[in-house]
Amino acid sequence: MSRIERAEVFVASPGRTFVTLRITTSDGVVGLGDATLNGRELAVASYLRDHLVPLLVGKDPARIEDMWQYLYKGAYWRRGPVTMTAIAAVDTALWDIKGKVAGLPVYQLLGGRSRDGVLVYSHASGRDTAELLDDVERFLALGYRAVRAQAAVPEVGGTYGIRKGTLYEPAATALPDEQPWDTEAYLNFAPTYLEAVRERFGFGFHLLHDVHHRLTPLEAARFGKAVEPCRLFWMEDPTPAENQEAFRLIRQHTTTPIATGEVLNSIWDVQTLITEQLIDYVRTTVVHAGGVTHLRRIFDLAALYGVRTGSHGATDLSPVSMAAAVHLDVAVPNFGIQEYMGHAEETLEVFRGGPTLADGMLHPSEVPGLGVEYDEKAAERFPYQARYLPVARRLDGSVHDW
Ligand code: CS2
Ligand code: MG
Repeated sequence: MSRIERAEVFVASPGRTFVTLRITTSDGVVGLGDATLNGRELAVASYLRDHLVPLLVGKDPARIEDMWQYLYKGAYWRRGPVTMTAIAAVDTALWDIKGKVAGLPVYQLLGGRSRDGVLVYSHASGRDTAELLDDVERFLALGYRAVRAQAAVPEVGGTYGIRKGTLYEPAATALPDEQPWDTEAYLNFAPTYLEAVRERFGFGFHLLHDVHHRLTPLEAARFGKAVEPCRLFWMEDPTPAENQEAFRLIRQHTTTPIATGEVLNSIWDVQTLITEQLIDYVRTTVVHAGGVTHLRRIFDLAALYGVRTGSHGATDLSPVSMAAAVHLDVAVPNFGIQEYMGHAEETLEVFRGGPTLADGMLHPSEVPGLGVEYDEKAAERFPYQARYLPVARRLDGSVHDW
């Protein structure tokens, strides 16, 4: 019988930091898992190296479900982003191995295709409305059928979601950047640029917006109502995601669809949101929510309640995560949309292969497993660099949700 012979953890910063797990079996089959937790990368690297790798060696790589239960229940300490990201990396690597052993792309192991391609949205942004409009135009010209729109609030200066170079990268400084936040200014301004986008480009594409956990339930209800004429595909993370009950109030006041979950890690974190149908899209991901095995479980619960998927896909999700996401997206019946920001050139020098983009849709790779390779030699050219996500402060100096 095949055994896990080796498990190695790589930390490198090709364009940005990624933590990657590579499992090798006694038959020489190699599987990859993403273990990147933006701004807290080394905690997951240590969890894997110091606590999970010693448990993996000698185990049967074919028993994916059993491994998940063993690592989850065996930790005693439940959930949380560090634990769930580490378990995700092992789980994803084992699915990659199973695909290679079977000679099939992972989506075939998940039941095969439910659709021909995976609808994605990308990120348009600007320092003001004019710049945002030009950016939306650029994405539509590239063939995207869904675009997220964010513009910096003029009087306040900075905000989340605004691209500086070619790719949006919020974790950009050696210590956390402190950014100002003013809720009233945002509430006054954001609906105006979303309206401007619809006015200029019409309704023939999906328009999305990320609130990034900044509002109270009542403010979010007010915002949702204000943007109803824009017919958003969704408003994302209207309030801090950990209070599931908060979404009841938002839900009662607006028909703007709601998405949340990128910072949540388990089925229990989204249980109320899904079973009470408080959201329309669940944004949990392969990498932060326990791997393909656990995300599939979340998606199946969501399907029972008419909630669709809309997984996080920012640049801090490595090409391994994106590949796994697209295999799931193409297979599950209740797929909604997939975020896709793309990756820096340096990232793609290290991670080779993966899904392909055509006409605003992603298509999974057809090679056995996930279809991504890790070039260890290339990664050595990009040593680890510590980078933190920013912190938001209100105008009175107190800390706000970033
Ligand atoms: C954002 C992310 O993509 C999104 O919806 O919320 O850019 C998020 O800020 C980063 O992934 C944080 O690591
Ligand atoms: Mg978001």
